[in-house]
Amino acid sequence: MTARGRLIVVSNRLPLVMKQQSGGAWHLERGSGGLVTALEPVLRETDGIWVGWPGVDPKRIPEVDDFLEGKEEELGYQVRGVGLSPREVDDFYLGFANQVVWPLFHDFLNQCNFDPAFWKAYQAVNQRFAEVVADEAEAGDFIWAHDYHLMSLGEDLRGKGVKNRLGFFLHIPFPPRDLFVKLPWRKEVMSALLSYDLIGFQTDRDRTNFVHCLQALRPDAHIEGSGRVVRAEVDGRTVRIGVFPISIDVREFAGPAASPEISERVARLWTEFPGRKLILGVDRLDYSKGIPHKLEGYRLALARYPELQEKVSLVQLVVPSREDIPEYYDMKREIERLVGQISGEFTRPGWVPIHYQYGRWDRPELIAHYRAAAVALVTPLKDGMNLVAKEFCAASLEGNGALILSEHAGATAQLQHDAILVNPFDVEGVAEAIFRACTMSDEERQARMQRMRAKIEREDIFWWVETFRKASHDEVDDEASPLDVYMPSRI
Ligand code: ADQ
Repeated sequence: MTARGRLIVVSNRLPLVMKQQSGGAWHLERGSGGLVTALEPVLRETDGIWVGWPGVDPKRIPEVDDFLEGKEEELGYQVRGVGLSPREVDDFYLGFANQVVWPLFHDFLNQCNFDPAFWKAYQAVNQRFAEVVADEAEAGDFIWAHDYHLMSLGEDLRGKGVKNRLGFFLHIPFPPRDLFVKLPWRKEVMSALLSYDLIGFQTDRDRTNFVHCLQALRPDAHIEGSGRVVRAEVDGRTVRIGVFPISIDVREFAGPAASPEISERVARLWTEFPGRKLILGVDRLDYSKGIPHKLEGYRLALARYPELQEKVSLVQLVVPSREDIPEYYDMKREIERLVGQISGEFTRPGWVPIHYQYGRWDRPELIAHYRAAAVALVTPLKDGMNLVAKEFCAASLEGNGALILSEHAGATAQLQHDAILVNPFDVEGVAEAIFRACTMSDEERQARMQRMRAKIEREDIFWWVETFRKASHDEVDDEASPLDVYMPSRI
């Protein structure tokens, strides 16, 4: 155990998922991604624990805990599973998390389904997570809960007498006050969040929204300080509220991008698009990602700037997600309709304006596309951070990729000076940005990309973990870690 105590990470999903093989046998697969890569060393170093849902109903596979235990040696830290029944998956995960909090926090009020049964399930599941965590927690442990599935966990832990330091990080945006107060359980959610000692947001925008909500719902709260972490004095306690833009493990992208295997794939991609600039879009199927708006922008760019025709091709990957929710299925059909229209309108012998794929690429394929692309088109209507933007920069080894970035993505705060910013609702603005990105001089692209890469290398996922942990000990140095703030007056 280190001086800082053990780390207990709590997230909806474990970094391990139970999968069934074609013969019916179950096995555990390890998750990947920057968050796992960054947290695992700290878990190992502090003899920590990761608590989460292994993605299966324990009634279906009663031996799930044995599977998890069997992985601990390989992982180098402990894992504890929290079982969810199919009903809980429906009401807590697909219900409250993804039909209440997700749409509300991304400004899609009309997609919200404020079903009281969803809220009940959310409370019950958070209680269950709290039972598992409370059983494990020892004095000195730092408990770090992740994301919108677990906003009530802190309060539930306090209810069980847990006195440890509690941190919470919200990976998605926090909504403006006028939206948050539409939530029927606004007081309960706010009060639950205030049970944490440290609440972290992706951007200053989110933290400001949260503070406005806090001031509206708890006028007795007293806010002090400025900079990356401020303090709220409420109910005789201090709650720290900070800004911690999440990032990636740059080496996970830059390293493989330079490998012979990926260089070969990149060369192949370039020969498939001879004399053309490859514009890349990679988005999870979600209304927050603004895929139809992006396609409209691309269509307008081709119509308004005919010199782009036959000189560019858009490769748009849509990664399947939450297909059990009917709106997601409708959105897929809308995207496919637009792709069909663009193809019908512009395709010529020897040139296809848009290559649409619905599915997943393996990591090498994703990195090869990032490196090969001349332009990345990252235009979410609202996004907590958007890691695709950062991954593109990390893998852009030639250093001449241009990033078109939505001003409503959290990543804009850090990349605002060098990305080409757009308001994704402004289709004409997106068309103009595409033209600008495709015609920008090589020197300008290089200079912009170099600065973006330097920023991402400085503030990578390891910096993020360390800054959050330091803040939980009130050790953040504002001068060493200045806060990036984005003002819409920039575009
Ligand atoms: P997401 O909404 O999932 O995350 P994003 O940040 O873009 O959005 O992350 C997507 C991740 O999926 C990227 O790491 C990307 O590499 C990966 N991915 C994309 N295509 C893939 C493919 N074909 N195969 C495998 N992986 C693929 C939420 C919030 C974001 C926030 C993150 C992290 O909505 O705003 O940035 O959490 O906090």
